[in-house]
Amino acid sequence: MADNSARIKELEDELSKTPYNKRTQGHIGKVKAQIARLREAQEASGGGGGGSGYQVRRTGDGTVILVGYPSAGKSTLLNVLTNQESEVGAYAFTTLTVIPGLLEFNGAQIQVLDVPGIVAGAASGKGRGKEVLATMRSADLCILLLDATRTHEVKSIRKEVYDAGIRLDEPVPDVRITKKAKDGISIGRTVPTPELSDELIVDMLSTFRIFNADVVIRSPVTADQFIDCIRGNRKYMPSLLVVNKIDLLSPQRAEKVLSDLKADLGISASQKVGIDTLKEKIFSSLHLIRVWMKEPGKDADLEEPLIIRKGSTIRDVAAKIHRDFERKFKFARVTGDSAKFPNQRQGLDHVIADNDIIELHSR
Ligand SMILES: Nc1nc2c(ncn2[C@@H]2O[C@H](COP(=O)(O)OP(=O)(O)OP(=O)(O)O)[C@@H](O)[C@H]2O)c(=O)[nH]1
Ligand SMILES: [Mg+2]
Repeated sequence: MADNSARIKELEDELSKTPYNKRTQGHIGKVKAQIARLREAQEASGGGGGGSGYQVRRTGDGTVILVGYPSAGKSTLLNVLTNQESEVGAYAFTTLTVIPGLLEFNGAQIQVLDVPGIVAGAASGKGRGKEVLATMRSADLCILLLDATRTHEVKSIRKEVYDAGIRLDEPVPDVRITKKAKDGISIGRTVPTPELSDELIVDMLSTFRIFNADVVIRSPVTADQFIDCIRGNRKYMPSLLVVNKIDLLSPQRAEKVLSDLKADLGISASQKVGIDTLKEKIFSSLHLIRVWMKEPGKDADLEEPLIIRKGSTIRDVAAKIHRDFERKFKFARVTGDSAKFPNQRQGLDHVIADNDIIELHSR
């Protein structure tokens, strides 16, 4: 196994001592690329990162994973959110594997995963860190759960998640790197990238032994994000920062802690405070919407909505109802926010909105 840890540490120390400015940004970018390259070599030979997650079958309309230090209250929270019973203990590492539960909310079935706690060093294999971080990749949303009395832990959780190649709340960079056989590096941009000169791009690519490639940049990217694009295999997902055990703080203190952290929400899992708001936030962060199906000539079914991702089209709705509905599809009638008037006739590519009523007509 290639052990690059010492060299990586050296370069990281150098980075932390170098102030960032116009004059140093090229050098900093280069060092970051070197670190990423050393990490890649290390992972390829079996140390740190990568690894396989727990085997858990995805079910329902979306999957949420609870990530935090031991004893943050993940299992307690799983038990109040879902029908599951995961063991709760006043000591660290009570949960030793993945415990899935099902949260039913707004007609959606949301899978919630409780996993062992992670600690500093998780990404390179400490505790069950590697399995937890690998399992995270299969989730649609991550809840970073903090203990209100130990909120400093957020820094190392974020670092472990980042080191495992998971990017929380970052847009997917629109960058294409196409390797070719000769002619060097050509670079095209549709937006300015002040942190990323042509020279730095060429330097970073050569660190990864890429000497001939077409690069097209269509979104503003930083040096770190460009390295992500070279390495690939990054997982982008939304997150909620939730502070648990706020029952242990005074209301004033809780307010200050939440605003300093820019947290999404404070809760008490054991006292069941803030749980409904958390469910709402989970539902909307998964970008789920409800649509109500109506059969021609009948009233809409306002009992049970169909749950689908925001941005879905009539085609997606049809596919959810029946595998080969698309073939028989003639047109749809749509009432609601996505229609200009009630019962508007629409085709397969029409994008639907939350609470639309949809009538599908087939041949
Ligand atoms: N005061 C208070 N205690 C809580 C709250 N939620 C959980 N706890 C307590 O915190 C301890 C740890 O809770 P768990 O749910 O087992 O924590 P965990 O994050 O699953 O821990 P690991 O499985 O070890 O990673 C238990 O003693 C819980 O009773 C809360 O909202 N307030
Ligand atoms: Mg637990």
